[in-house]
Amino acid sequence: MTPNPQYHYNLPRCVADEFVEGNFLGLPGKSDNPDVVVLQVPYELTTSYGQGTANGPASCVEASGQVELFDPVLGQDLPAGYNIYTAPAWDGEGATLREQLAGITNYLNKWQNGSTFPVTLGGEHGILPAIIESLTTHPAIGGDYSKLNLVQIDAHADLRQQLAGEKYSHACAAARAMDFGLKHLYQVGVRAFSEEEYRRIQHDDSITTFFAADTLRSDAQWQNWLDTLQAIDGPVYLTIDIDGLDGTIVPATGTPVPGGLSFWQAVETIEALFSAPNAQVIGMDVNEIVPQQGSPLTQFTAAMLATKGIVNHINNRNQGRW
Ligand SMILES: [Mn+2]
Repeated sequence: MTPNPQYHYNLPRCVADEFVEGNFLGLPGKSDNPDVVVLQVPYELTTSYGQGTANGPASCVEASGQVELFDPVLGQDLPAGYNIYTAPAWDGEGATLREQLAGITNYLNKWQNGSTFPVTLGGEHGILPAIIESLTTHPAIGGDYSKLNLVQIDAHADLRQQLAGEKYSHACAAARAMDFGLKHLYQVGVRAFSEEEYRRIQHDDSITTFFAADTLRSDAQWQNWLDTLQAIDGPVYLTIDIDGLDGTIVPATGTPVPGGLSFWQAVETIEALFSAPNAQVIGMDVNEIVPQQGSPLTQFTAAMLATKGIVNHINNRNQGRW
């Protein structure tokens, strides 16, 4: 990617130790059994409206150079004694959509070992089924997907059976994930969906959706969402479609939508999930990132949310959880 001077940072945030360009947060992690691995999947094949998700992961890594390493949850600077490694990006190879998805699964799978926390930056949301498939060997799953919960922040339900004849469209990401026989899907921020999706949400007992229209107009409904997260039992994967946040703070995503979550509601969601007493968050992604021109707000927001996930994972590790 050719750096655009309008959003290219010439001066990374001041850090005490060495700043490694091209690494998330500029941290000099090591590839040998890292505690956290940041993975980049610059995949774009089916995006229906906006363009540019293929450059999203790199722009997010670049923007992460401006994210503060200190977070009060940890009380100290990242990496806080942990090995946070930024892996080389997925190579994008594959002649067909199916081959590309298989390649993504293969790229992610080596990190699904239970001792490394993978944070994947996307790329369009169509990568979700490939991520779920890569979890098959994760020790917390043991190949039994009926144990796995999925939490999704998204403007869209992504529960279509197909879009324009393509069942691996990003508009079908959650439906394809549920095809693995997952235990439960929890959605929040949803405010753009079809009749087919709405009916499935109403009738499928394995899907719980908190619509943006309800949680943003009722404090009680928002608290209900947080309580629901706190009650999750077992392994859980977190997928954040950046368009779940309000379009004003992520204007460059593939499909920006008004009326979404605030930044702090996204952070509250992360904190409630990671602190759920009986849940183990085994990985997360932030996807549909598009490099915003002129202002880095979209990719910076994505970088901050990925950092919040890392911070909350490390906080759990510090407390002897997982
Ligand atoms: Mn989505």
